[in-house]
Amino acid sequence: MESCVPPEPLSWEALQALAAPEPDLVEGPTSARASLRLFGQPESAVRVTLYRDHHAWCPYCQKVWLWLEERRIPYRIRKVTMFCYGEKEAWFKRLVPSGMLPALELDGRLITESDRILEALEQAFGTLGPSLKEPRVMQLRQLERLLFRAWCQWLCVPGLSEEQERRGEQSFDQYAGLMAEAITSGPGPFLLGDLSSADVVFVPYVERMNASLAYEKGYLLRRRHPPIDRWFTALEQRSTYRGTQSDFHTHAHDLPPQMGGCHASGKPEQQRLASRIDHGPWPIVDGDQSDPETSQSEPADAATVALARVLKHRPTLLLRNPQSQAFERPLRCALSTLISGVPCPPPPGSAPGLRYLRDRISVPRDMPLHAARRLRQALEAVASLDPQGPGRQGPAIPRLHRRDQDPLPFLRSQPALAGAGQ
Ligand SMILES: N[C@@H](CCC(=O)N[C@@H](CS)C(=O)NCC(=O)O)C(=O)O
Repeated sequence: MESCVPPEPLSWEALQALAAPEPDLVEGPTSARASLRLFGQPESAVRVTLYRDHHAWCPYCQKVWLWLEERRIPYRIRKVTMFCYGEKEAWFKRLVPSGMLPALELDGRLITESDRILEALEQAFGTLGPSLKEPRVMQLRQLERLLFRAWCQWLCVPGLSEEQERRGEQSFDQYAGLMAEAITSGPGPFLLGDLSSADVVFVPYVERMNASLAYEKGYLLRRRHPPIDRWFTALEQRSTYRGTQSDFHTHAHDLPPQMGGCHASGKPEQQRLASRIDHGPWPIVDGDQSDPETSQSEPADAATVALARVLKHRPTLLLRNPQSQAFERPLRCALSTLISGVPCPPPPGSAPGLRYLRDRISVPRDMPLHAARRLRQALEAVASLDPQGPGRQGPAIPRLHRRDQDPLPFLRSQPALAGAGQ
C-alpha cells in the first residue's frame, strides 16, 4: 500500500553526501569557474591572463575564452563586474580606464578589443585553423557583423509594426541563410572544415541570436536553418564549447540590459515560447521535436552537479533570498525533490522564494545547461505545491539592469576564493 505521508526533506548532511564531487578546474573540462588553466603544462608556462566578466555574459569574452580553450593555451583568469550588474572593480579601472571587457595580458602587454586580442594570440601561439587574416576568414568575419546588425535591427528596435517585424525577420533570415550556405559549401560541419577561428568568431552572437529570437520573436533559428543546427550540434560535441555555452533563460534575461533593450513581437508563438523558457517545463518543445537549446542528452550526473553547486553557496543563497533564513526548509524540499524525483511539499508561502532562485540560475556561471534545467524544474515543482499560493511568482527579473545579480555577496562569502572560481 502506498504511504499517504508527504516526504520529509533530507537533512543538509544527507544532501551533502549525495552531491557530485568537485571537478578539477585546472586540468578538467572547460569550466566557467576556473581561475587557472594549464593543459598539462607547468604554471611557469603561463604567459596569458584573460580578464572576463564574472557571469560569463560578455559575448566578446566568450570568443577569446573559447579560442584559448580550443588552442589549449595555459592562462589565468581574472573576473570583472559588468556595469549592468554591479560596480566595476577599481583595480580593473586602473588597468583599463573604459572598463571594457575582454582584456588580455600577454607577456605583460595589455591588449583590449577582442579582435586585436585574437590576432595577438595567433601571432604568439599560432592559428586555430586558417588565420583570421586570410581573405576567406575576413569575408566570414564581415558576414558575422552583417548578421549581427540584422539581428539588432530586428530585436532591439522598439515598437515595430507588423510589417516592420516581417521585414526584420526577412532581413535576418537572409544573412542567416548566407551563414548556412557558408557551412554547406565547406567539407565539414564547421565553416571551413574543422573548427577554426572563423567558427569561434560566430559562436557568441549566434548562440545569443538562437536564444533571444526564440524568446522575443518565437523564431527558432536551428529549425529554420538546418545547416546552422548541424553547426551547433558539432560544437555541442566539444567539451570546450559546452563549458562556455549558456542557455535560453540566461540569455533571455542577460541581453536586455546589455543591448539597451530587446523587444518582443507579442505574437502567440512568441508568448508561448517565452513562457516555456521562463516557467518550463524544459525542454521548451514537446514530443519528438528536436530541442532548440541543445542536441546533447542529459548527462547522468545533472542532478547531483546541480545539488553540489547549490550546497557550495547555501549561506549566500539564503541571505539573498526574499525569504531569507525561512528559505532553509523550502530549499531542502527542492533539493530533495531534485535528487529523489518525488515532489516534497514546502511550508506555506514558499513559492516566491523558490521561484526567485529558479529565475536566477545562470548558465554556465552556476552550472551546465542540463543541471540548471533539473534544478529549475525541481524548484518549480516544489513551488507549485505551496499550500498558500501555488501560483505566486518571485520578484520580477529587471530588464534595465541586473543588479539583482551583483556577484559581491558571493565573493565575500568565500574570501579565499575571491577572484577565483565561484
Ligand atoms: N569591440 C569590443 C567590444 C567589447 C564590449 O562591448 N564589451 C562590453 C561587454 S560585451 C563591455 O565590457 N562593456 C562594459 C561593461 O558592461 O561593463 C571588443 O570586441 O572587445
